[in-house]
Amino acid sequence: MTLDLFGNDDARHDSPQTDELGPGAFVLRGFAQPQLTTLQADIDAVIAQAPLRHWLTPGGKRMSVAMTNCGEVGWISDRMGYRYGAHDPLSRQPWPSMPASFEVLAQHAAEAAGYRDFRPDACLINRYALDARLTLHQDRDERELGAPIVSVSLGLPAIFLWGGLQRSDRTRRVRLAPGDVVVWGGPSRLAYHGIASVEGSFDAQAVRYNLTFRQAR
Ligand code: MD6
Ligand code: FE
Repeated sequence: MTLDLFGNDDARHDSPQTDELGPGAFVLRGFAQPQLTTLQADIDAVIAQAPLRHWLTPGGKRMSVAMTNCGEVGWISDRMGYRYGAHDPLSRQPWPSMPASFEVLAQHAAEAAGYRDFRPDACLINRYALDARLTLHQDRDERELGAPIVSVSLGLPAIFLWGGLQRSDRTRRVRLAPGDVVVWGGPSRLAYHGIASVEGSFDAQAVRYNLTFRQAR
C-alpha cells in the first residue's frame, strides 16, 4: 500500500512503498537504501571508539544482541536497570557524537512519516548474529514519549514482531530488509515489539545491524 503521507499528489507518486503497521507506525521500504554504504562506514567508526558489548538485563542475563551508542546519551542496561546515560560505562568517556549521516537520515524519515522537528539525542546501535533475538518489549525509558522512534535496518534481513499495547495482544511478523526504516509514534509509541529471528546467508560472518533513534531526554 502507498500512503499519502504528504497530503499532495506529487509527493504521493514520489514516495517509496510504505506499510502501515498501526496508527502512527510505518515501514518505509528501502528508504535508507542509497545511504547504506555511508551508514555502515559510520557504524564501524563509532564501534572503533565504543565497542559493541552484551549488556546484562536487570535480572542478570546476558543479552544476545550486542549494543553500543552514539549521541548525547546512550541506552544502558545492568543489574541496576535500564536507563540513558551520557557516558560509556566501559571507558567512562562520553559516547561518540552522532554522525551527520545518521541525524539527517533520521530526521528525513521522521518527516516522511509525518513527524516534524524530530531531534534525536540518542542512537542505539544493535548487532544481531544469527542466534540473536530481542524478546517482546516496549520502549518506555525515554522522557519524551511524544517524540517518535526511527529504526533503520542494515545487513541480514530479520523478522520483526509487531504487537499491540498489551503484551498479550497478538503479534504480526514483518520482514525487515536492509534499507527499510520503521517510524513509530503517536498512538503506537508504546506498542510491544521484538525481533523473532535473523535470516541466515551463505556468508557465515554476516550480521544484521539496527540503528534506533530516540529523543531520550
Ligand atoms: C530492531 N528494534 O529492529 C529492534 N524499538 O533490531 C526495536 O526494538 C525498536 O525497531 C522501537 C522502535 C523501533 C524499533
Ligand atoms: Fe524497541
